[in-house]
Amino acid sequence: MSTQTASSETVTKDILPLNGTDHIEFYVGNAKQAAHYYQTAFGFQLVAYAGPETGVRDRASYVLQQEKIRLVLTTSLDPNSEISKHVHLHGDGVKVLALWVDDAEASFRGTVERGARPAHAPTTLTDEHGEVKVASIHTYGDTIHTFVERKNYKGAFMPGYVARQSNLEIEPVGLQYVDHCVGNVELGRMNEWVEFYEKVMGFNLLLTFDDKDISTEYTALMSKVVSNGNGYIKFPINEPAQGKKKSQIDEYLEFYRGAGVQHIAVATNDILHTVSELRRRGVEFLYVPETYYEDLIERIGHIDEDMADLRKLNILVDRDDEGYLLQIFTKPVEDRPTVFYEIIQRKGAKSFGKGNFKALFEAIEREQALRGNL
Ligand code: TYF
Ligand code: FE
Repeated sequence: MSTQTASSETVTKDILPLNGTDHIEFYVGNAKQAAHYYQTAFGFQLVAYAGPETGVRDRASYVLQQEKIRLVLTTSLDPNSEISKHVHLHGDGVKVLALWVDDAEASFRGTVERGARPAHAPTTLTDEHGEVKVASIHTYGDTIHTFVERKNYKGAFMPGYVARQSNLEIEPVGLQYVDHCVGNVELGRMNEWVEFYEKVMGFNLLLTFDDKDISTEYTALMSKVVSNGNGYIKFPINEPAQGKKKSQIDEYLEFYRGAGVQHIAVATNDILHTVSELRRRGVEFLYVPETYYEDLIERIGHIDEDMADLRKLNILVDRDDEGYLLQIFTKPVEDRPTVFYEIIQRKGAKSFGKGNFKALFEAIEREQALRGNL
């Protein structure tokens, strides 16, 4: 059973006001090449850079942007750094889910008082373009949340970075904003992390998916979605559940060597255009069989899109009380079966595509089997 908690019943003072996702930072083995991939395949623009040429001796970071989505790709130049250790253990993965706040110091102090483990104490960064304050706390695995306060900062990204464009001439693909970021945590620890987001971060439980909603023959997982006061930040948390064989969540935990970010869902206003462009540029998507489309109209009712286009692009559709959504999932974007992307277009629906779970998880399981992990 999935349950929906009406947020109007739980209106209280927002103990941690968040304006949105500020950026997502990956620690990677080769940031220069990863930056090229996000530009050529995903349509991001290079906007800023930090590295030896800008006085940063131990690392290189590339900041990529598409509308409101900002990704930072960081690699280490020092084999013994915390970044190198992270990449050695986890492979390329998400280190920072950065949250845009009006008061980084208060966000840090409040969350630490309520039980967060501090990662980086509040720091003020300044350059000729203004001032940015940052402070970080730990969340699941080695992942951290950085609170970013950028009152009237006018620079390309943050002090320490310089504005930088690339010579690639790349059209964006229509990605607009981060819709949600999903974490995989160890067996039995989902509720602990849901409680962290409720008590420490002031989030509300939005949805619960139990194993009856989402167990196929092999995959069994549990998922709870928490969201912040204004609903701009949504974090589903998955944990593996006992299935017949290895859960997709177990496969992730095994290869990531622990808890971490599983997928980042990015929104578009035109999924047909976005997905055709991503496919043309070589992004690989999970395959859902033709049979998925046979009873789709009966299940979904009328939609604006042409069914033949959806079928051709292998886009999934689901409906809830408020409307419908279109979504598709990439294959993992590393050699390890870890982080992947979801492309989502919401047409009223605020849910996560529960009606697609079976087809989606069976598609994931076919990939798991090809990897010898089922
Ligand atoms: O974010 C969600 O809930 C959907 C569905 O391992 C989903 O995108 C849930 C679990 C999972 C993959 C996708
Ligand atoms: Fe999702």
